Amino acid sequence: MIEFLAGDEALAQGAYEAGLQFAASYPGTPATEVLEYLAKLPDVDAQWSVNEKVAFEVALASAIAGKRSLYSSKHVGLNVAMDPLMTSAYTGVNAGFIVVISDDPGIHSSQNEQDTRIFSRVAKIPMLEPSSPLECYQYAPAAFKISEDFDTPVMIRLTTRVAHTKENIAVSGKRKAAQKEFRIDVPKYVMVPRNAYKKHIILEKKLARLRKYSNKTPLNSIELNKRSIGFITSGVSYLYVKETYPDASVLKLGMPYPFPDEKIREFASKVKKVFVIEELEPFLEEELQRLGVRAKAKSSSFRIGELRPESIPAIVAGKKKVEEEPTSRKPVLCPGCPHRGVFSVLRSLKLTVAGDIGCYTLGALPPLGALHSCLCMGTGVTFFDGFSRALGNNVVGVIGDSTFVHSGITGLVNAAYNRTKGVIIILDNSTTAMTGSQPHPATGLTARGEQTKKLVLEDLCRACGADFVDVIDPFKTAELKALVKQRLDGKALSVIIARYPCRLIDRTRAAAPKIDASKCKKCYQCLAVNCPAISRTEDGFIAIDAQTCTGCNVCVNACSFGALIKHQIRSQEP
Ligand SMILES: Cc1ncc(C[n+]2csc(CCOP(=O)(O)OP(=O)(O)O)c2C)c(N)n1
Repeated sequence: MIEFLAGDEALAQGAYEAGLQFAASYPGTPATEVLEYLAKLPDVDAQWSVNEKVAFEVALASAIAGKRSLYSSKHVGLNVAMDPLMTSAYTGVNAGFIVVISDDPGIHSSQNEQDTRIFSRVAKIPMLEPSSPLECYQYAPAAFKISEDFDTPVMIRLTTRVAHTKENIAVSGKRKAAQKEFRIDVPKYVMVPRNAYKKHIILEKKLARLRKYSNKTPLNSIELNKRSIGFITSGVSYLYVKETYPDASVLKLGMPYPFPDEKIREFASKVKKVFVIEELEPFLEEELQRLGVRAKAKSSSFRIGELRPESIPAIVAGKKKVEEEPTSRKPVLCPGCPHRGVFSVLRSLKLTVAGDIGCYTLGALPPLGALHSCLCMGTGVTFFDGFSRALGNNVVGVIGDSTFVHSGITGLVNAAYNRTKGVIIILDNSTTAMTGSQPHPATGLTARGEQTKKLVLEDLCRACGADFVDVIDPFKTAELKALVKQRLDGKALSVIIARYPCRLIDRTRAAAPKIDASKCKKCYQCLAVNCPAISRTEDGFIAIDAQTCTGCNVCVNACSFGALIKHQIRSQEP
């Protein structure tokens, strides 16, 4: 059976055929599709967990209990799951457990550009790096086998180009039965100091055995061609090398950690010059240095951004990276996005806004410019806390509904416990919009789209210690503005839930506002709401594109002169 699959999907299919029984994840580009694919398959218990730490722990426990299991997330997701990851190499797994991580070189959709290959060395777990969707499909069963043979989690590291490239793959469609017995084993699974110390000794021995395996496995393969130049490479960089230097000799590392020392030495002895071609950090390069193998490395300028096939001759020539001009297309909140109402209010109140990650981070961009920090998930609450302690009353925090459930709750408990006062706004569009509209506990739907217990955010916030919890429609900007002002009195900790479904869920619309040019003072406050539907004409007046406008009226409310007149009737989009 031929299927046209992206790397993420091929990996999921390979894992499924290898007898995967449980999978847990939290959405994050470019890894989201792994769980989305699995949630559509029969006989796999697939869940969106509330965050990556929870996902990792539930999946690891399922493996320990005897079911082949999978965790997947984007690179920064593994930071959240770092605590269980670090000790999972000690406990081992029982049934196979694979940790699928997708890095985002070039930062297409992330808050940083980390190279998660390094984590495999830090956490002492083996790591595989497929180069293509076909290899994703093939490496998943290989990873389960290594995981069970060596009793260890196995990381499969992808990057955007591998995760999102599509390829025709002949899939078997057959599913292997894979179930192990669970035995209570206190020295193995109870990581108190004495047990953990012994497990560390065992782990070091295991790593030595894994290194031997890494030297033998065909996952690490030498392709001998012309001997004048030899490339050591892995992941998508392998394809770029093959495309650019088809006649060169190549050592392809499908299992870069533990590093296959002997195979490297063997390869280096067979070619005249060795080049390391890798994206981001000098992970392989440092291992070669440790071995004392002389190799030409890239300029450190290539540590930043995606590697491109065109860069490889430049690396071979010892040149520096030439920075490209960013594209002129800027991201913007969708027309009709409910977040726009909140930011237009915060902008008009000239507040300092602690922000977070989601579609709403776009509130930072001019002319809105109403979000002033964004570090990692949860900081809409914790940065609000720290900022307001240092700066006083003119601070609010904003956080999306999915992000609040992911990592905002503990920050709110902390703020209440330490008597912080001020306003946190939960931008509740009833979905995880940024990563493609996945459900989360406050939507009342599971990964399969089935009804489940719905987390009631207002009750939760009260239980966390908020003095006031208000729910408001963010398109009612005048009321929202009055409420924010009222709650910013320095006397209480307030949560305002700005609730209106994402534009991708609520497709109703009204006609575009009418423009009364005689009243327009050309102050351009309407343009400051940064809507793609509204623009300035050559003669300095305002035009609204009726096709793009959804009739949300945020621009109408921003006009102090009555020059924009709203339409009331809402209808369903065709
Ligand atoms: C640790 C971590 N996990 C996942 C992501 C990917 N991600 C960024 S924001 C976000 C949630 C966005 O949903 P929400 O907070 O509801 O805001 P919305 O996009 O709907 O406005 C996700 C999943 C990330 N950046 N960091």
